[in-house]
Amino acid sequence: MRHWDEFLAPYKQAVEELKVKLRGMRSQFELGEEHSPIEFVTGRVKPIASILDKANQKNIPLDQLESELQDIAGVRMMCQFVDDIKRVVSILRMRKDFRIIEEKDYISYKKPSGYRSYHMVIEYPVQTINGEKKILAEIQIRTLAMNFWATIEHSLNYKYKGHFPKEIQMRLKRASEAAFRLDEEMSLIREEIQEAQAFFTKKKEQTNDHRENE
Ligand code: 0O2
Ligand code: 0O2
Repeated sequence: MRHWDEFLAPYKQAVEELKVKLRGMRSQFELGEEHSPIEFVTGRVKPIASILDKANQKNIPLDQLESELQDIAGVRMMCQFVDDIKRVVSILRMRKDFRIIEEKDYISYKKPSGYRSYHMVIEYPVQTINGEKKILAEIQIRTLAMNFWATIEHSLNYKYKGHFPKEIQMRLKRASEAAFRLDEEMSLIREEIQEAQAFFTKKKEQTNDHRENE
């Protein structure tokens, strides 16, 4: 157990740091009074049981977890619109605090399950009391609709362990297509939505200013 705590410590630190840094991007957009392409950011360290399961499935020896398992540290960035994902990806590509190792575009090429998301595997330097340690982390960038589908499918996966009955598999595929159409529809009225959101934010600010002056 002590060994796992030591092994996971830099991953925990990386997730905490990345959450702060990537949430900071959102605040910067808000400061500039610009629509933020980022809705919210979450993160987690993969639980030990899931690490062991995945290593087992993929035949990864335990002494090669560091180099072979890319998502022990995982951060997720949720966007309102599909076009926001491209914007986030190009901003991430400019950052100097990590190195992008691999990009996987499951949006242009969705997975057979119906899964859509943009993945980036990065090498992230963690500063420790023993010096710098570079770890791998995975950033998943997706729309709210993609996230809704993936979250539901993931929880069903717990129940069926990937072996969905035909009926459920078909419904999940249809739900994935519906989520895709939802993203398309939202993109078509994107400007309308953004204008309404900007108007609402301004009004809220004015109300707050008014209260402070009272
Ligand atoms: P489950 O259901 O087994 O997945 P905060 O206090 O807001 O900084 P908190 O509460 O520590 O953050 O966690 P956060 O950031 O809200 O995210 C936790 C949940 O989001 C986890 O649920 C994960 O499901 C999911 N999650 C977030 N980011 C990722 C990611 O990059 N990869 C994966 N695979 N999952 C992610 P649980 O609690 O682990 O439960
Ligand atoms: P978790 O932490 O429970 O989410 P492989 O499993 O070999 O296809 P690989 O090479 O590790 O995957 O990387 P991939 O497919 O780029 O990314 C794996 C992660 O993407 C998964 O983590 C999920 O978070 C997400 N993902 C990939 N495919 C699907 C899918 O069909 N449905 C859902 N809901 N999520 C998916 P894990 O390991 O499943 O763990």
